[in-house]
Amino acid sequence: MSTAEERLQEALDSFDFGAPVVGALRYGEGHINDTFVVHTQPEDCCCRRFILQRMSSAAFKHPDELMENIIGVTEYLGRQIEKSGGDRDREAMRVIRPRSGEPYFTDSAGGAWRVYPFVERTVCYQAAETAELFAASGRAFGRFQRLLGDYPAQTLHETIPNFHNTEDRLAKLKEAVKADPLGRAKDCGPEIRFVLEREADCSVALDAMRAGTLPLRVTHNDTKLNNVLLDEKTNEGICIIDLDTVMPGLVLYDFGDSIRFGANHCAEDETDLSKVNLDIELFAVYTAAFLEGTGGTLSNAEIAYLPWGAKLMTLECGIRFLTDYLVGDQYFHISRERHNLDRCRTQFKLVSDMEAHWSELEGIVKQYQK
Ligand code: ADP
Ligand code: GN1
Ligand code: MG
Repeated sequence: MSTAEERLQEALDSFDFGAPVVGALRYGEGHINDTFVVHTQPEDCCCRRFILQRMSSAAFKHPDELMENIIGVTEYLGRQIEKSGGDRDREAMRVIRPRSGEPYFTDSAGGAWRVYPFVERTVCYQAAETAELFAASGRAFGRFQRLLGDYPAQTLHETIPNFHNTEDRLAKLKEAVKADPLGRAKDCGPEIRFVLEREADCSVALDAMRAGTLPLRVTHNDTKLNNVLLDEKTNEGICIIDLDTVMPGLVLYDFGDSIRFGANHCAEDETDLSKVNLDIELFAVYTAAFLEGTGGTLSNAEIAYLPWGAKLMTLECGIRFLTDYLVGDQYFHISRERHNLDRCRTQFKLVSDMEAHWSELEGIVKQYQK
């Protein structure tokens, strides 16, 4: 059995980086993939960097389908950006294939690895330090949505089935509570009750979709602030990253997940819940910026459901953290005991806050209906 270092070396050897590799270090704060920054040293210029990722096998069962989606989407975005006179290499990701010509490399233990150029002169934030910065991320995610407006959605594979199917997430939580393989359910009584009291909410967006009120679009589905790179000087949104979950979805998923992560002033795993509060001003700023980015493409119904996007993405994410805690932290990377339970608690605190300010949230989005 090879060690993790040996598998990393196998992956490094399988790509042509165009110059000698001088180092590969763990990078970023993603919860899913194993990400490394690779430093190379060309003879004639300064260090050139790449992102090397081992795709999570817990999250992605079919790396071939995943990479087909990503290659399709990045090439399409590249063409759209070129057409509008943008800088293709900075504004869209590009997949670098291994020497074999395949879309990704498979190591001797079955791990699937891919490479992207590092998008230089950008910053990736873990929290919205200013409202302007949060607005920039909103414009970028809105624009991403607009650019993919005509993408042939039927060609996309569902990389994680039922990803934002909140009813299914609830069912999985119930299964985990019943099985309780590690005896952890006794520590989570209030959190489990919190979800069960909101069982009907889990169907709100899905019901609207089934009724034809909300259309399916191509969505990103994981629109955390740390999945967009901003220009290091101007702080404008440059490149949307982490395209693993680009799939057909509802626009409220993309809006809502950004609010969940960014419209507050603390980390997703903050343990002092008194610090975890929804910032309504940031909600308003993001709404304006996201809708500016989408360029008037959303219907009145889609706009009306945006507060539900915020609440459902936050509730659903809390459900997912809680489920993962109960089954033994198999999905999200953790770095301490009860990490997923701590994360679940911040999400539920934010849900309570959204409920307490519901009419304000509805008032904010209403201004944008035509
Ligand atoms: P995960 O799915 O685990 O969140 P990501 O694809 O989001 O993985 O990558 C993790 C982190 O690596 C990002 O939050 C960002 O900081 C950094 N990153 C990823 N791709 C690039 C890139 N092409 N250029 C610069 N930084 C990147
Ligand atoms: C994961 O991959 P990352 O860290 O950007 C997760 C999201 C969750 C988020 C919670 C593929 O996002 O769905 O909302 O953690 N991504 C996947 O922080 O499951
Ligand atoms: Mg990420």
